[in-house]
Amino acid sequence: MKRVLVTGGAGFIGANFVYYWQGRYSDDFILVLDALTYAGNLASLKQAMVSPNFRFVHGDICNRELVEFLLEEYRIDTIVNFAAESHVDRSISGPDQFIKTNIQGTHALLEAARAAWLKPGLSSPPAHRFHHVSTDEVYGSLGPDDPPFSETTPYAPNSPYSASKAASDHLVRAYHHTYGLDVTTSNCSNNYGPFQFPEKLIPLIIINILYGKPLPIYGDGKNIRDWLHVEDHCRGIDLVIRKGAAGEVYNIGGCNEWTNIDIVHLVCRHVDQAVAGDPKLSQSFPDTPAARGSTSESLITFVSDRPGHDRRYAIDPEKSKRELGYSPAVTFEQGIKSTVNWYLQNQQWWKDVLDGSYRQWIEKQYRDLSQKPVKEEYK
Ligand code: NAD
Ligand code: TDX
Repeated sequence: MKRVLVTGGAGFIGANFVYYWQGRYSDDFILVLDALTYAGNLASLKQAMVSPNFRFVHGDICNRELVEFLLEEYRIDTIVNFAAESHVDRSISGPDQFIKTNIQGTHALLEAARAAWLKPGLSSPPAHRFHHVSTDEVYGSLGPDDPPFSETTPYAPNSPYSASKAASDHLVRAYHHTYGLDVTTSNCSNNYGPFQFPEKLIPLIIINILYGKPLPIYGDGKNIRDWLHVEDHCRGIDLVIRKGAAGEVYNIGGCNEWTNIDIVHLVCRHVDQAVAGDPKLSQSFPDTPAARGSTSESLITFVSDRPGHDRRYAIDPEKSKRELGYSPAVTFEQGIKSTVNWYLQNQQWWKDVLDGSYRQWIEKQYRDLSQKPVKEEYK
């Protein structure tokens, strides 16, 4: 039985990971630590909270004392670090918070883990694992004929976001090398699926289509990403935590390269089909093109390119396949369809995110949670 600290668990991948883990290891204890930035949403954890083996703490990974306290108080043996500033465009307009959370925050977590798990004088440390979730963006950009990124591809981050993630990866590596902390790192490609904040390409396109708003395509739309369903990512992380060797890095990818423009066409088709098959959607979203006898592709608008926009990412997951038995299971056709359906069926989730009223809900949930006593069995 594990006692897992999930940082950033109210974000997109973190929340999916909590559900994944609860679904497979229901006896394990999960503690989510999340600062509830604009990207964190307690509503995403609503169903997870009903488990007696779940606890939420509102706090910052940069707060080393808090993390150290939580590791001791809840006898945590596994940390999975998702907490980060994650949006490349925001890192271009305001890099400071990326340096703070992604670099200093990871460092604070590592220091807290070292203090809790590698106490001086112990003949052998307690079994522990610090898993760090990173990105393929640390490897830079590929040319059209380059082989995909492997774990030995030299780091060449191009945005403040990827540079901050690269720095955090190096710190994680150093804490293994220098102090013997049991760490693993996974670098993965673009995720998609439920609970993704609608600033990222796929949910942004779905929602703009529904409101009949322009679909902004940066540059020529020919940039390539290797899309991975979030459930496959969670399974990959699980395999790394359980089977990965200490100090090792594993790449997790979808073997699924698409240009942005092709993805947008695909999403347009799925949303239009859904609207055509459901009169209630046409009533709720009268400006969506399919409700007016047009197609969503008419909304595609080419806009200025993202500064320093990486051209192509692709992951070679061979090592994860060979050593851990990992391979992606969700086909893109299934994954996109189910993701579009999720956004159509969970309109309140993203409407709340967009109009900001979910903040009030969060405040209330947080007050309710804080009033709950810490039960003995959680400890
Ligand atoms: P996200 O932006 O949706 O969620 C980040 C979460 O971290 C939010 O809940 C936020 O409140 C929390 N957070 C931010 N700063 C914090 C702090 N200082 N202390 C505590 N919590 C804090 O991000 P995501 O897309 O779920 O990504 C999760 C991780 O996976 C990140 O480390 C990201 O770099 C990595 N990653 C993401 C993708 C992707 O496609 N989304 C791909 C590869 C790697
Ligand atoms: O409006 C848009 N128009 C557009 O053309 C947006 C938001 C994006 N794009 C392009 C930029 C990228 O080439 O689509 C591609 C995907 O963009 P994002 O969803 O912003 O993802 P990306 O920049 O590729 O980074 C994502 O994958 C790697 C995550 O945000 C990172 O956290 C992760 O590390």
